[in-house]
Amino acid sequence: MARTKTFALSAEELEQFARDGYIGPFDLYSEEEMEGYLRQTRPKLLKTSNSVYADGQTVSGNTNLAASYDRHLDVDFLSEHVTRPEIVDRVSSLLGPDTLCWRTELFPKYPGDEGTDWHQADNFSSVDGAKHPHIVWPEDAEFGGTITAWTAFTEASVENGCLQFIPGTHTSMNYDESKIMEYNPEIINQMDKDGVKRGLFGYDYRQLQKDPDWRPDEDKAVSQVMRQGQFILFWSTLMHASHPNSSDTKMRLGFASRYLPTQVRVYPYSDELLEFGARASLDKFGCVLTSGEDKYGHNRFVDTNVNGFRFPVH
Ligand SMILES: O=C(O)CCC(=O)C(=O)O
Ligand SMILES: [Fe+2]
Repeated sequence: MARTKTFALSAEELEQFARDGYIGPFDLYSEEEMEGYLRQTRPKLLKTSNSVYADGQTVSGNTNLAASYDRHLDVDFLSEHVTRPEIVDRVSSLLGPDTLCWRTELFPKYPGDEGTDWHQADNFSSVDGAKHPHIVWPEDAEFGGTITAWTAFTEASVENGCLQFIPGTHTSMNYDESKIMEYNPEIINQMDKDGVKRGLFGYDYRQLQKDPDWRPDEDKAVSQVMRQGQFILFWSTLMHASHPNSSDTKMRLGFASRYLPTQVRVYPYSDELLEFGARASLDKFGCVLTSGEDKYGHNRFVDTNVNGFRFPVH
C-alpha cells in the first residue's frame, strides 16, 4: 500500500510555487541533528575514493566533480537525505507521483568567498564543456528545468552567503544555455559585479545572456535566510544567486538535490560529465527513484539503500 503523503503541499502552497517559482523554507532536521550528521559525514565527504567520479580526469586542476557531485551515491547520510519524505512528498506534489533524483551538489562557501552569480538553468548545457543538454523533457512538455531542494547543512544568513531569488522569473530564460561560456579558474573570487564579489565557480554567466545589455532586477531580489537543517524548493529556471560570504569564521554549506519526473531523459547524449574544467565517466552514475515507479525505461537507476551497497537495478 502506498504511504500517505504526509508532507504534500497544500493548494495554497502549490499556487504560491506556480507564481513565485519557489516555496519554503521548511523544517527537516533540528540544528542539533544536522550538526551531528555533519560531524559524522565530513570525513566521508573528504574521502573521495568511493565517489562515482573518483576516476575523473582533471582537465585543468579542478577536482570538483569527485568531491562535490552526486555524493548521495556513496555517502549513506546523503542517500537517505535525498529520499526524505519531507522533501519527496512536496516534490511529487509538484512533479507528479513518479519522481527521481538525478543530481546532487555540495555548495561550500568559505569566509571571503564570492557569492554565486545570478543564473537560471533549463537543460544544464550551459556549464557542459561539450554543450550537451543534461536533461531532456518530452517535446510536448510545458516547461523544462528541474526542482532543486537546497538544504542548509549550516546556517545560511545574509552575512555568510544565503541564497537569493527573484520571485516569478522561472517562466522565461534570460540566458541561452547553448552559448559558449569559458571556464577560467583564475576568475574565482576575483570578479566584481557592481561592487559585489560574485561569480559562478570559474564561469562568467553573463556570457550567456540573450541580451548583453540586460541586468537582473536585483531590487526585486529576496534573501532566503535559513537556519541549519531547513530546506527550500525552487525551479532551476528561477533567477537565483547567493550573497558573498562576508563573515570571518562562518563557513556556509548548502546541499542541492535535484528532482525530475521519470519521463525526463537524464544525460541522453553523453557518457561523461564535462564541467568546471573536469571530466568524469558516467559509468557508475544512476538515477535514484524517489517516489512511485518508472514506467518509461529512459534512465538507468541505482539502488542506494542496500547496506550502503549500490548496484544498477536496470
Ligand atoms: O549555493 C549556491 O550558492 C548556489 C546554488 C545553486 O545555484 C543551485 O543549487 O542551483
Ligand atoms: Fe543554480
